[in-house]
Amino acid sequence: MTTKISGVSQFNDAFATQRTTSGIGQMDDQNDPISMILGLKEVRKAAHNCATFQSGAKPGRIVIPSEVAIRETRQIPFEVDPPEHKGFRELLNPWFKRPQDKSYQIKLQQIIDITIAQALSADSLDIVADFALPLQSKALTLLLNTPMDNAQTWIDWGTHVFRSESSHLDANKANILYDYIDAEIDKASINNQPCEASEQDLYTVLLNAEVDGKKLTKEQIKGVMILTFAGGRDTVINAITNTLAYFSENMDDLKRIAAEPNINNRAVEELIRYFSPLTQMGRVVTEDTAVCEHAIKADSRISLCWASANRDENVFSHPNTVDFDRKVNPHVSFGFSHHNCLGATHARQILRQLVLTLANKVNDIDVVSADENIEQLGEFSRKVGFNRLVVSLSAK
Ligand code: EMZ
Repeated sequence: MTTKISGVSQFNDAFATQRTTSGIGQMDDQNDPISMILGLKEVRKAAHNCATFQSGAKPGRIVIPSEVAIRETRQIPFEVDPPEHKGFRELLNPWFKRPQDKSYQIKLQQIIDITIAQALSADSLDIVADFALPLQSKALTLLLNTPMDNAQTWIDWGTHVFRSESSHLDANKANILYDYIDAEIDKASINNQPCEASEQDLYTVLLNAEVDGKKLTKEQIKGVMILTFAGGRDTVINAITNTLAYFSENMDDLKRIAAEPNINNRAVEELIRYFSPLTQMGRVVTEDTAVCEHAIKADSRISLCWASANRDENVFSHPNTVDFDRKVNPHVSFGFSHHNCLGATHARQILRQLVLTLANKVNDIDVVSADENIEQLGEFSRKVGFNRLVVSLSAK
């Protein structure tokens, strides 16, 4: 007998009480406490103020949980502050905007079509391991412009490159990624011959690039590549899985997208606001300061809590409802200001094409079993996605 699982589409706001009372939450991470900024206006203000709230501290420290113990390479441009940040961003922006090209979208559509066809042909499947992870990894070959068969290696790494089932910070796992990237950079530098722009991969582009008149060092190239592999992995997997979970209990919304495809982009933005696939991002405070009348000491950490800001009742009416008709949606799921997500164009394109294709091809999504991924952040418990979401899909 199967029991009907319910509630998988619910993502509660873990921060409401604290946001509306003090505006600040507290958590500890590896004995390095964090003051979490919870309101949208304050989050944006702090994100903008990169002199007081810096990203370029010790590599790994702005990530929560901190990766200081397992990473020495600085991720670029994510862990670089202005003014150095600017040149890297200018170099990378055009490359990371390629998902706007029709030719990119055609290739992405083939990946999405195959992924959905395989899901429809299975009796049931785990959306995390057998749908979202392969889709994310195959789509990443487009972002890197590398051969599609690379994806299998990346799929074998699992959903997070720094975390495993047994450990929040897994040094052995991290080393697999570092060694892989080192070897790929070496290979690209040996094969580095002039070729058509459309044939270049990201390694080659970086090997030949200059920022502020200087070639990038191998360590800098590695920093960009680690970010590209790690940054858009669990976040994209969460966004895809949560989208399937949402429609499993809101089929009428998917049917509406099939009937009114022009609402699709707005629907995707609203889902991304509601899920907030990345809960928060840290900054290191450079001088004694105060946020929401709360004193914060130099060299301590704050976080910009995107998930809380996205439910701020001062900005979003009925913040806990998914509303595809929401007209103004200044969500911060992709961050805000200088460090807004470099991979956002790619992530959005995956979700837009995925949702539209689900709307056209899928009749129903039944959840067979679910294991929610709950983050424990001090006093807050937040559902960010699923460890496993087994569903059965039926075709239209
Ligand atoms: C870092 C981070 C970037 C970090 C936007 O987020 O994503 C995390 O998943 C990684 O562990 O290293 O890349």
